[in-house]
Amino acid sequence: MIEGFRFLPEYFSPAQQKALVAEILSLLETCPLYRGAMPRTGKAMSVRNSNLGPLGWVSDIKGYRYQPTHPATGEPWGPIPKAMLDLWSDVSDYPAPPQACLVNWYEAGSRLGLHIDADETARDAPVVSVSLGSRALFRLGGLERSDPTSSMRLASGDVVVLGGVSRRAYHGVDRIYPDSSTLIPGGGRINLTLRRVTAP
Ligand code: MD3
Ligand code: FE
Repeated sequence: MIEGFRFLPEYFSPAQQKALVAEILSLLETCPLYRGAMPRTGKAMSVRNSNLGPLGWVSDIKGYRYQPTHPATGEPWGPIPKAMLDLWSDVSDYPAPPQACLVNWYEAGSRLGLHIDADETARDAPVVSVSLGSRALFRLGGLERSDPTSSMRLASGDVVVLGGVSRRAYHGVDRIYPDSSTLIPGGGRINLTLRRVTAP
């Protein structure tokens, strides 16, 4: 496996997962999910997003960027849940807190094409991911799009830490297994990613 990749299965207990989902659903009431668009083409994204924290990742026809306010409401993003800040302290050795918690919401047919995360200037900071709800088929490759990939299932409560070389690797989500969890109403999947955007 690529250097810097850590898989922490069942990091969160079922009770912790329930509490985290309840907190996210409550925060999404004032910080709603929206459907971003692909830069240049403006084609709708398959996954809906929101963010928590001082900065949030947004995608529209103009490009990808981090910004302090919600693109639809114009309001600041909500706070990053304490359980997520504690997770960052536990699994990252980075000397500053995360600035963004990207909320990705997948429905039964949602996909996320192979991509790299390159919109952060703090390139030395890891990305920390939490999966909640339905299982996903996750694909991780290498530094070039043409590099071989390997696939794994991410289940509710699993944490993935992308540090080192893996932080710059191509990755994506090929499919959701819709009836594989009852955690989220309607059988969806939430992926939370903690990111440091700027160097401290
Ligand atoms: C590997 N999210 O938000 S999480 C993303 O399941 C993203 O929603 C996927 O890719 C999801 O950008 C995958 C695991 C993950 C997150 C960030 C990474 C893997 C990564 C950054 C670099 C390399
Ligand atoms: Fe990504």
